[in-house]
Amino acid sequence: MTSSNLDAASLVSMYRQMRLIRRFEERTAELIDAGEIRAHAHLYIGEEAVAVGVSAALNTQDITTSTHRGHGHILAKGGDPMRMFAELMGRKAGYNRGRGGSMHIADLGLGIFGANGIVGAGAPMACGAARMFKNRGEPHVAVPFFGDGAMNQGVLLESLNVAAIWDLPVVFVCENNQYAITSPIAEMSRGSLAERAAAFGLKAETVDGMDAAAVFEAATRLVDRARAGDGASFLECRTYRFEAHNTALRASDLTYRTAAEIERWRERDPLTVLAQRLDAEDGWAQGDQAAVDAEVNAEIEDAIERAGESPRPSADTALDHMYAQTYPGFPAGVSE
Ligand SMILES: Cc1ncc(C[n+]2csc(CCOP(=O)(O)OP(=O)(O)O)c2C)c(N)n1
Ligand SMILES: [Mg+2]
Repeated sequence: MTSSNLDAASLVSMYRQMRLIRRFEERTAELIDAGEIRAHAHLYIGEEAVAVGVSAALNTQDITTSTHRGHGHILAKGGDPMRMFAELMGRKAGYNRGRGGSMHIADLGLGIFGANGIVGAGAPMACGAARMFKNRGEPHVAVPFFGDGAMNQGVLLESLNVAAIWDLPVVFVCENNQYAITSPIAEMSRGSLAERAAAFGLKAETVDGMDAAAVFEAATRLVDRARAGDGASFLECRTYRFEAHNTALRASDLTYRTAAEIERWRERDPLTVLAQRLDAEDGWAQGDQAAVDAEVNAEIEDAIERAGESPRPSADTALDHMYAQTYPGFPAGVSE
């Protein structure tokens, strides 16, 4: 038995999802260095427990919006690693046919309303989706992920307000990794982020964002509440990115934070925290962790191989797909 509401199988499944994200990101960095991905990426390494803990509380009809650091959110909600690698590698099999890259990946069928390079911009999108759920009387929930830096974006504060006054089924998930690029939170925000959300009239909680089980339990409470019609809430997840802001800034990572600080947080690596919980509670048998890791590594290598087999779009199609031919609000066949 485990000490939480989660059974061992669910904990193992969350471990597997976190391992998948970790491996996806490690290989992404390697493919960038090898020139197979000709762009930079914002890696999510260290923050996996947030995406996985929250997404485990959601189903396909619930929607998420994401950020510039979006790979973890997309994979946690069921995104296809092959189509993600293909997108990063500029291949036709990619989510955006290889034309969008890391910050434009979306999968509407899975309720993934997309990564987003505009800081804070996912929050009003989530409020719009939530308004639709409410108008239709559907029991679904919208979850925008965003960082501590986004908490000073006007549009995010407007979203907190509109979600509060309309009692929208939104769970705002703030990934407080303590930095916005190189700016430490102490220089950018005063007071507590959760208290700021509470002042808008939202139910607000803070959770250890390195512990996937704790994130899952908090998210479940808030999602259930939203589903039941009890309105919007805010979950601040205390976390840390182990890597530089993005792969282009790796060389300057230690100019604004110390190696010792990174090391302290690495001791609470979310994969280790969950593995230790499974060890302590006899949640898995000897060798299970190594077996899951090997399975995930094979899945990722297979995804990379299949992505690499897909061709690059030809140059003479560069202007294709620039404009929508039909507006989704119009009946089929009507273009405006
Ligand atoms: C509207 C807008 N302003 C500024 C930027 C530049 N920018 C990209 S990431 C980032 C920092 C975001 O910090 P945070 O929200 O804490 O997310 P983190 O990178 O820590 O995950 C900024 C300012 C942007 N992309 N969009
Ligand atoms: Mg941040």
